[in-house]
Amino acid sequence: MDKLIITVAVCGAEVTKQHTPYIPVTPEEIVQQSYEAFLEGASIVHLHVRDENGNPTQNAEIFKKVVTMIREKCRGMIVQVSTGGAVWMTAEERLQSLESDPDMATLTTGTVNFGNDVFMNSIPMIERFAEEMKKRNIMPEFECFDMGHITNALNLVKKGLVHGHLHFDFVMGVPGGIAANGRNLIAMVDNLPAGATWSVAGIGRHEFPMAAMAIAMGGHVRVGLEDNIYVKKGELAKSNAELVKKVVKIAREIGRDIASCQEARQILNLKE
Ligand code: KMH
Ligand code: ZN
Repeated sequence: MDKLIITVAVCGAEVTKQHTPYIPVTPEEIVQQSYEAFLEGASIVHLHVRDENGNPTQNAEIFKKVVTMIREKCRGMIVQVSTGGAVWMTAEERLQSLESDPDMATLTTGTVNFGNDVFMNSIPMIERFAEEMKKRNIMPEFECFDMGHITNALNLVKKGLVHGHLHFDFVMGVPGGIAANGRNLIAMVDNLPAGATWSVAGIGRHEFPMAAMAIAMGGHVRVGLEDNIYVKKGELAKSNAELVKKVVKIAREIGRDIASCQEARQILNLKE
């Protein structure tokens, strides 16, 4: 079994200081929490950024600033920017994060209900995002919020819009998306082509149960305040690092080693 790649999703677009005072929103806070998570064993940082009011933005300059700071402070960490942004953003707005020259970027391969909102990803949009990533030599991570999103991702490969190693992230437990449970996880994994790698991002209270399943099954794990703000029932996590630390503990208890950044790059076939 490969060593475990841990992705930390540090702030996302939805969680505010009203939800938890520990959510990082300034570039300095985002970088500091990424660094602490890196020290605990996270090898990928999944990045969103916020404007000066703490609101989500895909502003290229803010992304460039944060990516540069993370590269300086967290040697070798894989930087993955979001092209998901927030539900109200246009495709053009969402694509701006790619200007920060990341190692990876998320590519959500289908539309999904997102609570009371709709996270829009039409087929033409998905293809445009894939083309843009290909042009810039940025590796996509397919974000699959539902089963059909796997089919849509594989269609990009068939059309020649994506090539090389394929890496999927199953986002499970979003209200409106696929439910977070073992049966659904097995079905999703069963739909992947040979050689593909995958991780799970369990939303809310599903974060750690889904992480434990992924660890045991040979998948990889995403945790972070973007997905879940509690370290256990009723207790807010005081940082992203605390969530990463808990995953590392679960992995160690069942004998799965943690991938360094360099090892994660090898598993994903990403350049150093
Ligand atoms: N904020 C969500 C609407 C991604 O980062 O690619 C989309 C999201 C997925 O977070
Ligand atoms: Zn995200």
